[in-house]
Amino acid sequence: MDISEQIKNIPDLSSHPAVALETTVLTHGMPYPQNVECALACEEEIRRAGAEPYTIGIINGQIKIGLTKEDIIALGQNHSAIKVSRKDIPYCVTEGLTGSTTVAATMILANLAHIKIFSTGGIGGVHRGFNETMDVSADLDEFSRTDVNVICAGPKAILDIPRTMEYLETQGVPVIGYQTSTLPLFYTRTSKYALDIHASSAKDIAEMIKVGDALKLHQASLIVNPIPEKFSLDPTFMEEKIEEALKMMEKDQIHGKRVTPYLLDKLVGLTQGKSLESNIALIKNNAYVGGLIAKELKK
Ligand code: PSU
Ligand code: MN
Repeated sequence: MDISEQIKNIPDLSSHPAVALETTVLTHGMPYPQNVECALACEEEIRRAGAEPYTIGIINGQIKIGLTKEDIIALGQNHSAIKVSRKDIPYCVTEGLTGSTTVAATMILANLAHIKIFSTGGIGGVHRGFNETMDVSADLDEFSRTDVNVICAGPKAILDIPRTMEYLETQGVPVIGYQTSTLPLFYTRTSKYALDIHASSAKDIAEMIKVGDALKLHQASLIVNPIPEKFSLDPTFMEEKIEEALKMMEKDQIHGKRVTPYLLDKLVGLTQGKSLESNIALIKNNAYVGGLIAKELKK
């Protein structure tokens, strides 16, 4: 199907309480079968909150807003699926390839369907060693370009947190703490980084999004939702493992789009699966909160 035909077939979900879900975490962020279980559980969480899930990906060059259960199961076992960020979308579509979408690419495709809310686990950011590598995720620029609001558990501690926050500040992206006054750091609930903006309810977040829309800001806000207490990991323990993973990465000379998947994979091994268990818990929690916000937005 040519691209204009594909775009014509994209549904208009502007009147739905829709929540987008990404697929790079499915193919490059978690091992099978936990990845598939987690993806399906996230859809359930969104429904439980009273909203509608739409998992996004590209199957044989076809943009799909709302993968079926069968699509998710197949994609979760497809080791040749390519990681698709903003720059990779035209290539993936033109060559008829199967690709999983990152936060940036999922925002772009969700926007075509007028989906306003997108739940994920962790976002890309400014990497440690930026002064040498200039590695900044394309996710960060997408927030100022594309009007889809993203719920995550904060930037992962594999990143350079202060530089990631400065970058978002420069781009004018509101980072909204959901029931928290400090920045959650993915595996841990709190941090030393204070947030300027917080919200105590999904309703308050929906109101801020409505104000941004009325003012035609045409950009995302980033909602940071702390990991449930029970699954929060010790930051000193994680820091040790992250430093180990970074050393392995340097030795293996990993660059570009392989960096994030490499680190995520090494961390699962280095923490004996502990990081995976936490990862699943926080993603599901974000899906539920995303559902609550999507529902409020359509009231
Ligand atoms: N951070 C995580 N888990 C993930 C990712 C990031 O904790 O699965 C994925 C997301 O899909 C994100 C992408 O959009 O990695 C960022 O990749 P990069 O740093 O190459 O832009
Ligand atoms: Mn990068």
